[in-house]
Amino acid sequence: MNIMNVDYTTKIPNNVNLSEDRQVLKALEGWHPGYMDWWSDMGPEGFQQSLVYLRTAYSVDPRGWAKFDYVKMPEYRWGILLAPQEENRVIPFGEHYGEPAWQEVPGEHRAMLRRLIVIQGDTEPASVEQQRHLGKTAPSLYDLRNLFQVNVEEGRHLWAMVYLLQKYFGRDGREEADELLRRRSGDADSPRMLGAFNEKTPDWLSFFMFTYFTDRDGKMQLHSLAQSGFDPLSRTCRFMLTEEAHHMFVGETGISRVVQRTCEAMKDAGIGDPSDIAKVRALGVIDLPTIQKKLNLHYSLSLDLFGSEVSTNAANAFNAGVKGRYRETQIEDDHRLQNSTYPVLKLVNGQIKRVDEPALTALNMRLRDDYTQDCAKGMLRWNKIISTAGYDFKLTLPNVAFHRQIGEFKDVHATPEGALIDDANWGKRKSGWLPSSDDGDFIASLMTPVTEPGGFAPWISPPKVGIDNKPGDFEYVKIET
Ligand code: BYC
Repeated sequence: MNIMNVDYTTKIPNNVNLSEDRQVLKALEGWHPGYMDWWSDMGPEGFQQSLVYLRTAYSVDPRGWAKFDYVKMPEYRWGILLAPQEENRVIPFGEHYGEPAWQEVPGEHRAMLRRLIVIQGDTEPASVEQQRHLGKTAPSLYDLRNLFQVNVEEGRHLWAMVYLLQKYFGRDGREEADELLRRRSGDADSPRMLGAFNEKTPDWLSFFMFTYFTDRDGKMQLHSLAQSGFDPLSRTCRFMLTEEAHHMFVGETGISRVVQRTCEAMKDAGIGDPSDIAKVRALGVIDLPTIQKKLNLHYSLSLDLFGSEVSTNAANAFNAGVKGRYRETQIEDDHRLQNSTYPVLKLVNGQIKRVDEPALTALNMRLRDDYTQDCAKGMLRWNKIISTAGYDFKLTLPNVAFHRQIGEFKDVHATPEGALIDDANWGKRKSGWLPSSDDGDFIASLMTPVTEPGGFAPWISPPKVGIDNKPGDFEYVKIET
């Protein structure tokens, strides 16, 4: 079997030779009906009989791996795809640095590996649950299709983690796989594991922010897990990253298009001050200060996903060779970090200060720093659109101490600029920094669906190019079938 190509003859498409791995194939087939029930209960609401122009992976060759066609979502071929095995791959960091990568789970790291795989797996269906209502208010068929593409691929990422659990973790792996279908985003009794995945995604601006900021946490975490000494996890994450790029593209271009439309509308109406919220809103577009508030919310929720700045969990996972750093193999150091330090932002005597901490325990902070740098690229693009339109307004990332629920700053309040303030002050000012219910109501009032091919809601610009180079009036979703 050619590892590059995906075998579609088994019920579960795969490039891991499942047809000769009967036990795992049986376990996956046994899990399949529960997954389909979950998809029908918690996947996109409506549109299950619509034909959607989706890409499906037929190969894991980065030069050409997807083909596009119309498919009804429940008939999407969710499969198990691993990047090809690298010959003689060694563990690139930690105590086992330089030893051959593991093809089986090492007994002493079993619990830690399972925990990370379960957490990763848990986020995938969670995001689908969070986005399930959005189809009803899509601003175009193009956007509707992108939402569904993201949703089916997050579903596939769940399959990817379930494969690892079922193949490598025996009975407790199978139990964890079942639990992944049982928890629900936002459920009081059985919530998803990480904070941001229990929040609502109430409107399309939130969806774009989520795919920009929260999927980007996914990117950083997947990069770190792609370094893992446990080779099947590394290979799984490497291929997931190929798909993930499109999700962040949806976020980045989505926000660009909202900003673009707002600027055009302000210009056409002769509005000089982008902070004149009432005037801008009267044009039926989302004002820039409200976009900034949504950005503040989603960025700060996503920062929480990196865990505490100083973490023994992170140090243990690194030492064990289980979870590495972003682009570990390109970093020039000893890859063991026994004697080095890393500057960590901490609260010292009521002030935010940089303090050197052992680099091993500071790994979450380091990854978060890499993430912040990656996030900043979007600001440059969006601010270019604003300045080109002639407006003096800049979207910015808030300070990392702002609106935090995990880590060093969880017990204090800070302004987006990073000044610490007391509870009363926070209470008075927070609606200027985070979306208020009025902001939510206004955005919700714009969310009326547009379903004719080539049409776009008036609060968002059309994209520059179509998916798979399709023309502007392409019918990405055939709603009536
Ligand atoms: N919410 O030492 P600590 C994605 C818990 S997104 C709730 O501070 P650690 C995607 C933590 O579990 C990427 N609990 O942190 C994006 C621990 O609990 P226990 C998902 C939290 O462990 C969009 C305790 O606090 N993948 O793929 O070093 C769409 C102390 O933990 C949170 C991963 O995250 C939180 N935010 O790091 C679809 C990779 N943060 O064990 C998909 C796997 C921490 O003491 N996960 N806690 O009960 C990890 O690498 C780590 O578990 C974390 C936390 C980075 C999440």
